[in-house]
Amino acid sequence: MNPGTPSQQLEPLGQRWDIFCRVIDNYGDVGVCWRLACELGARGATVRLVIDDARALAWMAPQGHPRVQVLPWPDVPDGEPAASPAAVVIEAFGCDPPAPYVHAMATCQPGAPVWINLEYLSAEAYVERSHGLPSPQPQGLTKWFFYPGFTPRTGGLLREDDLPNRQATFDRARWLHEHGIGLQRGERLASLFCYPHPELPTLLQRLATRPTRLLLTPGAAQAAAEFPTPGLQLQKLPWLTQHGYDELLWACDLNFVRGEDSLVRALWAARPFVWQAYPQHDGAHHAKVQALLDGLQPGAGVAALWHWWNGVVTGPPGNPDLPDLETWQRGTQQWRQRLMQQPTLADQLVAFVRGKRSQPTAAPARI
Ligand code: TRH
Repeated sequence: MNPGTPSQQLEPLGQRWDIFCRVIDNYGDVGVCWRLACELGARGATVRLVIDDARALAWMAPQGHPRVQVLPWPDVPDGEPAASPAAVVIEAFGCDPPAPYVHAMATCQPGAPVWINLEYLSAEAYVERSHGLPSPQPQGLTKWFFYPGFTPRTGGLLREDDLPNRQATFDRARWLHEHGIGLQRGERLASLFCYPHPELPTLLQRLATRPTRLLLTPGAAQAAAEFPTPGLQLQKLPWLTQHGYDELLWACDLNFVRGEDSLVRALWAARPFVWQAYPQHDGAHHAKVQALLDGLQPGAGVAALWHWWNGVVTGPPGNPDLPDLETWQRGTQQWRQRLMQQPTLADQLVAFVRGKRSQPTAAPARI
């Protein structure tokens, strides 16, 4: 498939795909699975999202999707959906579909479904090495590793076909009005979505070097309200829908994002942003941050800010000023342009699954 081929031109999938998701922590698991489900639905699939905690969908996607059904994680061994596996089974982040379902996959006639393990997003080198590898399973099944990523040898990034149009027609003034945000002349607008952070007061001081209004997403970011900082206007936001969160990113001059899905949204938004990787006690997230910086190659000032916000370097930041936003913005637009050349994750996944259909393993795939 050519890069950028609109999904509408794909032959409609017309099959059922099941996505299994266990929510470990936060909102990335459900956020990614919901986006993927919608993208597959947009390509003609009928999708069942089987999830153990769907509560966040109430604010993330209250509108639902006509081709996506959300089901509770099956706790009845022989109940739905175990009884009837789909043509394609996606296990998100190694969550292990229930044993009765896997057993039903192995005994499917005329052949087993294509079984995909959708992995976490990372720019690290192992992603290109591991993308598309098979993992033989008991009962003659094969599970295929599918890695999202930033380079052509990975599974790509989730992106809706209508995103450029939504973005191009976005009316910032109207959005500000609708959200009751009265910006002063010359005031900078920033957003904050973060994990609990010991350096939050220092960040606020750095932002306050110029008049700034900081919009706080629910959760850890709203701790900022406990540190009134001269020069900084703080405004709490409610949870927005996924579309609404995109609009927040587009409206702001600078965004602080966290986790995987918001990182991708910040890349598409192409506004200056700082990414906070999910912090791990062993510091494994430092390698993730560095790998992404190596790929994106922003200037030294931006890299230093990312390092500091991710605890790669500790102690007081050398330069209290933020990097120049205009230069930074040009850089983010180049990243976006480059990443837009790649086929989307959903298109790549569809092509990958079709390839597996024509290369049957022990149990031939049936889609
Ligand atoms: O919530 P997260 O921190 O999730 C993380 C990551 O998935 C990480 O990889 C994982 O290891 C960790 O959890 C346990 O960040 P993420 O991935 O950006 O997911 C947030 C989702 O919430 C995303 O889909 C955007 C959405 N969102 C909204 O829809 N509205 C909002 O107002 C906000 C702030 C976010």
